[in-house]
Amino acid sequence: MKCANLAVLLVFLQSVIALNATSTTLQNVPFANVTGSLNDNGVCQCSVYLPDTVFPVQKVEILEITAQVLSEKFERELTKVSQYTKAIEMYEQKIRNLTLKVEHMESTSVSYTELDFQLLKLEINEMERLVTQLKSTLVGSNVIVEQLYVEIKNLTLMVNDLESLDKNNILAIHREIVALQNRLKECEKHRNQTTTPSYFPPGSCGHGGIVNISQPYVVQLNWRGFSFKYGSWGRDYSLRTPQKDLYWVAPLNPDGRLLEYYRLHNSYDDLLLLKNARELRIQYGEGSGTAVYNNFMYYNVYSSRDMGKLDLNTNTLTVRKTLLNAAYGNRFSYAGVGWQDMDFAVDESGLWVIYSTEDNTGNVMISKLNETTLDVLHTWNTRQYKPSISNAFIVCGVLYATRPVNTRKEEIFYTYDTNTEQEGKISIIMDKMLETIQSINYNPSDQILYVYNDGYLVKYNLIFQPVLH
Ligand SMILES: *[C@@H]1O[C@H](CO)[C@@H](O)[C@H](O)[C@H]1NC(C)=O
Ligand SMILES: *[C@@H]1O[C@H](CO)[C@@H](O)[C@H](O)[C@H]1NC(C)=O
Ligand SMILES: *[C@@H]1O[C@H](CO)[C@@H](O)[C@H](O)[C@H]1NC(C)=O
Ligand SMILES: *[C@@H]1O[C@H](CO)[C@@H](O)[C@H](O)[C@H]1NC(C)=O
Ligand SMILES: *[C@@H]1O[C@H](CO)[C@@H](O)[C@H](O)[C@H]1NC(C)=O
Ligand SMILES: CC(=O)N[C@H]1CO[C@H](CO)[C@@H](O)[C@@H]1O
Ligand SMILES: CC(=O)N[C@H]1CO[C@H](CO)[C@@H](O)[C@@H]1O
Repeated sequence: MKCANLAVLLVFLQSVIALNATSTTLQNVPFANVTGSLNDNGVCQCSVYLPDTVFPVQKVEILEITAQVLSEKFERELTKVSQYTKAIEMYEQKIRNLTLKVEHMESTSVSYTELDFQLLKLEINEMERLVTQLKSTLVGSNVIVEQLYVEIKNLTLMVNDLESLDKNNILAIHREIVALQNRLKECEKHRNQTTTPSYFPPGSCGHGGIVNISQPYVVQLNWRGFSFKYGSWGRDYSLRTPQKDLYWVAPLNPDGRLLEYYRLHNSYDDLLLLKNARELRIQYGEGSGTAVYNNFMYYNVYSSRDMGKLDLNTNTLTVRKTLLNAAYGNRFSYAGVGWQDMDFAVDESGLWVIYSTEDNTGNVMISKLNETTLDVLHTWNTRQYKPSISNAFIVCGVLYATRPVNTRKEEIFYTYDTNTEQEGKISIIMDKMLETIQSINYNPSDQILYVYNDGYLVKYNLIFQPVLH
């Protein structure tokens, strides 16, 4: 645009010069009228009579110089523009090539490796950098560059999307393997320096509570896929057969409310390989507060203050009981997680429910349940507001509550000991893969937390401290 203006100016100047040249030509006529004569020495003399109007020689010279300078400038700009155009054409070509690559990766589900993604990302970043530079050097707006910028941004989004859609979870697992290898090395290095943590046999409560937590271990994406961000999972716990392997996965429907389908696997390997699953349907549960204890699934019956007890052998509801005065229908759910007014928990001593009532002004209440009848055996009122915590679980009769620190860290910050009726403040940081922890289920036989993290099934080992005297 600037160049176009320049061109117009140039043309204008040229015409002005031409105009003034014409007028000079007209004024030139009197020059022809010269009278010549020979003097005494035979030298030829002639006098020229200039007309009254002074010829603007200097002005013309200045004009000519200005025109020259402008013309050079114009040429320079013109070359710049053609250079930019070439660069832009090259980038366009590159974008087309990259888009083809991405589309190819999208259409074929061949196992693309992490390297592909990293390379793609590098290339895209490089292009983004160049186009940003281009934008700043070109004064004023340029539609082509703007367009390029948008396309590159689009590409980045596409690649990120693709990466997160990776159904086989290869990337996450690969990273986990690398992380594990590194940790192994670290362990090896520090093996002789650190004291081994105290060992407490599974199911035992002879410890002084949680003192630390392991790094998260990503097991897999839930079987229904990335868009099933809400749900819960865990491993059945039974006092009689503590070594029994029964894994359950219960992603909620994408509305984050309806519990409809769940899967059972009879071994950890089957779970990992998504093999030999029993897929079953409930009509309906609500929220991701589900727990499994002794081959029964416990959940909040849809749109009610009722607790449901489902026989996993037959997929039938065997008990349905109202939890007196319990708030429901997303009244006092957890922070960042909807529809979890009722959160069932299992610990060494059996089944619990964590909820809230209007009378208790939304604070956390803990009730011990008779798992046969779902009768409330005892209730504890805490002074912790339920919607301000992100989740909770119970270990050895002690409730642990979490809250988010940022998108990658969660903190176990609050405890309520039902044995002593004391509340406490602690700070144990849990690293997390994604932003929101939808549910936490504790299994006493392996002392592991089973966490549903934005669609991913994640595990954490708990580390206990010796009893403090
Ligand atoms: C785009 O791909 C074509 C064919 O694969 C190749 O010839 C060309 O060099 C590539 N262009 C760029 C800018 O990478
Ligand atoms: C960016 O992506 C969206 C959706 O994928 C598409 O509708 C839009 O046309 C794209 N824009 C450009 C400039 O490629
Ligand atoms: C650790 O200690 C044992 C003996 O207690 C020793 O044999 C071993 O070499 C040590 N390992 C390292 C990595 O220092
Ligand atoms: C807690 O565990 C993490 C991860 O295993 C570790 O890095 C950290 O040092 C531990 N903290 C304490 C106080 O033991
Ligand atoms: C639970 O209820 C059943 C059936 O009424 C009863 O036999 C059992 O003793 C109760 N358990 C506890 C711990 O109260
Ligand atoms: C635009 C311009 O400079 N025009 C000049 C042409 O020449 C006459 C006199 O010869 C000037 O008066 C004009 O200014
Ligand atoms: C051709 C022409 O214009 N000739 C003129 C030259 O000047 C004398 C007087 O200075 C005129 O008389 C001529 O007509």
